[in-house]
Amino acid sequence: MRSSSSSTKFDHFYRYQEVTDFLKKLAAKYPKLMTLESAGKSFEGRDLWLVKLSNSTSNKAKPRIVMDSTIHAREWIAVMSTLYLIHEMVVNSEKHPEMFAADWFIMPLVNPDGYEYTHTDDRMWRKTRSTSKEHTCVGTDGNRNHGFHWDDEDSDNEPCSVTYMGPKPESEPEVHAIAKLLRETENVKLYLTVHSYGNYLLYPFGYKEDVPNPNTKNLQKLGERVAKAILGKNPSRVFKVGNSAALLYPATGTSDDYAAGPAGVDFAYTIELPGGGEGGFQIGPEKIVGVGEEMFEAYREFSKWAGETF
Ligand code: 0X9
Ligand code: ZN
Repeated sequence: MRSSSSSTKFDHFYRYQEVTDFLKKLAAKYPKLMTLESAGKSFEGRDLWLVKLSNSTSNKAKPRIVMDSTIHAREWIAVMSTLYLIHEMVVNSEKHPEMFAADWFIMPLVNPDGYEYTHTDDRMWRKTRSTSKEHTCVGTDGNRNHGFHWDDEDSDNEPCSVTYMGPKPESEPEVHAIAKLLRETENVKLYLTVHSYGNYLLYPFGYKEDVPNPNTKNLQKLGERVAKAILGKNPSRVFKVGNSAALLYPATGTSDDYAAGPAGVDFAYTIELPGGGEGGFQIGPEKIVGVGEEMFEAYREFSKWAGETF
């Protein structure tokens, strides 16, 4: 028997409405552990859900982990594995005391407009769905729209491009919601942004190559510890750990850099989940539980670490 309750099936990719119903139901059932609020509206007016997970009964401060997933619409495994995390934490909370060493602030589906569009029109859509009077192309890359090195020399200012930076920093309400959460939350020990694909744990700075980061050694060490925890669950799942520009490619206006830069969060990672299917983004629904379980061990390790060092 799986540890998930029998009524929850992680056997398909949920649409926005299903995600909403799922979160509302869980929050209603586990009010002592989970609260659900809207952190704003998407361009098309959908609620940007923010889940807070905590077992604190006192005001004693705990380290906080801020997390988001699916800023890139086509990265479907990201939202599902984050829903798996939320579900497992509340339904089996007594089995996972380490998970509550920190308080979690999670936006599981931060680009709902783009995500819906990948279900209805174009499976490979990446950007938001914002429009402008200035041009006919739709959408901004939410991971190029943050206000840190937003308009560097190699930033992409072509509105029709898949990595378009947008008309101004935080022009996208989805990006503004993440940045605001990072700015306004105190004691943020760790920021995680969940993407796919490639099996990477990437850390800042990544706006260009070879930017010195005084925290590199610690970021590498924690990343390796987490990669080992994933291996413990699945010996064939090898995550690479390293600087995002060095291991992947440089990119400007990203959320991990924004967290580590202006928001002052010392530990920030972009997680690139396992891929599959045609082109890597189309991992099958039968993989959701496996990836969910593996990543749960990663999140457990992050949480334990946050508790140890706070
Ligand atoms: O390009 C991105 O935004 C991320 N990869 S993805 O395939 N999911 O689109 C990686 C961003 C990592 N951060 C930096 N390279 N700065
Ligand atoms: Zn992505």
